[in-house]
Amino acid sequence: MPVRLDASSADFEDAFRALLSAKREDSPDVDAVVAEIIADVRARGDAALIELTARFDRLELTPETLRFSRAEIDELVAQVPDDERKALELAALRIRAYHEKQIPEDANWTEENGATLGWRWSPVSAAGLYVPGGLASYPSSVLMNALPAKVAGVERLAIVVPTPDGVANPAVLLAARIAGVDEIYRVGGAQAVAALAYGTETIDPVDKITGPGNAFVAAAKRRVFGKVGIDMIAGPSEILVIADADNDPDWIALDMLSQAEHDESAQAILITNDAGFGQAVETAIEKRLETLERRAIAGASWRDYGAVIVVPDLDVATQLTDRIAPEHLELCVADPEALAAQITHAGAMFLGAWTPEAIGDYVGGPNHVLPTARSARFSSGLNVLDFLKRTTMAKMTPEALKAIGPAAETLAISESLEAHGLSVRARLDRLNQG
Ligand code: HSO
Ligand code: ZN
Repeated sequence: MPVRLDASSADFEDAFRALLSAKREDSPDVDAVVAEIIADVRARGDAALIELTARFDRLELTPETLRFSRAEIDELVAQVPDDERKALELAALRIRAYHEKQIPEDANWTEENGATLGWRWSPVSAAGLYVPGGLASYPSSVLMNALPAKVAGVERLAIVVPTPDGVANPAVLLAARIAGVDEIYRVGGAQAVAALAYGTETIDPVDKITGPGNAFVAAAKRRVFGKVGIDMIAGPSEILVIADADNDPDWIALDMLSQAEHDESAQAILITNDAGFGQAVETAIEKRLETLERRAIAGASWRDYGAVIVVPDLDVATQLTDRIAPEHLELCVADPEALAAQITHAGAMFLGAWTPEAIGDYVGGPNHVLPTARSARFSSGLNVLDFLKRTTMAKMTPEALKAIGPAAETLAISESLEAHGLSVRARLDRLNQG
């Protein structure tokens, strides 16, 4: 049964803390296996990749067939129904436009003493995108990962996607094509992450790896971090809905189920200031769970991790929300902007009853790769900055060096770094001679 909490009851704080600390992910310890796989790919390159793909995906590859050919992509892409193609194109248009607004400005200014300071943004040269196979092989996620990289100006984008038994998802390939990516390899798992990080004879290494994956992929990303950049380790999906009684309980039920259906470990929470409405949403969820295609997954998520929290007023709701720091936050209240202004920690906010979270998953424009497991306290969803880095710039003039150089020399001497100090002193002496 989902947890029912009443913020006015005496034992609320303990129960709420228990909800916050509930461990949802049982991440199997696969690190030792992953370490071996990475070492193998580093040592043997394509040969290891081919052998592991045969073992895990039952697919015999050669160095020539590791990568999808243009003709193969053409053939698969042609299988996608027209309405799906159009929907993906609309999504791409909107996601691209949204992310273009994130492009940051370079900065450059000159101080009175003549020193010029600033910074300049530049994209990583190459990014690798992991796309899962099987149940969670989402074309929308291809767009969400590839488009920010493209907007950032990343020159080379490579996709790895496992194709168990050789079966590829045509919509994933279409999404890649729409995003402008044609370097796609039929490999997955830790071996694919290792190939992207270290390179093989066929796959050139990249600088940054993004995209979701199973426990093996997550462990591999952790391990290659430092050699390359990674985005984040995404956990199971979450949604928190704050709703007053002026809502259709069935709409709210569906919004909550939309994330519950992702994963048995997903979490859907309702906070409401009306106990009767909370009950109505619960009833609506139960009813929907009778027929929903993914009722086994959504039902398990709701039963094990679902919660309804009744609060005396919406101010309490905002405080609790900041403590939960949900991945997705829906504000189905009369004045969602006012409520949003009181909340800091959420990956993505959806304001008002006409904004189901699913809009954000597909076509809203904002990214759907978002911080989970309360990491919205300190991190953001995937964005253009994830594919950029900032180089700082400084230029001194003789006057500027005269003004601030002596302090540098003093600090160098105090840190016993003689050459540091002398590099400044040599210049200052020249200036004093002249
Ligand atoms: N809600 C998921 C992303 C997704 N939904 C993909 C549908 N497809 C994680 O935020
Ligand atoms: Zn979703």
